[in-house]
Amino acid sequence: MCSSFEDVVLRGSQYLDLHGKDNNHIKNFNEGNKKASLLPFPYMIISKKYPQITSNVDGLKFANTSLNEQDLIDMVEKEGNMPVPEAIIEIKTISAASKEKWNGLNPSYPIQVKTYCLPFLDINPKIYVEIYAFCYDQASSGIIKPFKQGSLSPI
Ligand SMILES: [Mn+2]
Repeated sequence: MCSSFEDVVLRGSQYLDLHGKDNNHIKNFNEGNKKASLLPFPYMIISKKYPQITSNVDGLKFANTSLNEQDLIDMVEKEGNMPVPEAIIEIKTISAASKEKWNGLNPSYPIQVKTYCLPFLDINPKIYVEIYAFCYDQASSGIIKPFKQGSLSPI
């Protein structure tokens, strides 16, 4: 689950274009230019194929920018319907020293997050991961990682 600060980063990241420059979310936020809905998902998902693998993600990405956190909860709890996410969101907060050391994000992050994709393959075979990082030098950036099916062996 998200720490409360990760939650702030998750909200802000809805305005960050991962193909753009660091911190482009500030301009996009001011212009009301939301890129996607990145919503907290307070449930654990279990893979049908590999029941030993569960996902507890920082957030899920939906292309529909008007979808909010309560809509998602209502869909799950009232309608018993799991909306299909486009991507899994992982939020990281990193130190300036770590950012410098790895020239960006620690390469172990995408590997760690790949296992979270497995349970979502049941509902979206094209699921991928977006990692959003807030560095304590005040810069926000991120990366997109496709998930290749079959690239992970079950634990
Ligand atoms: Mn996280």
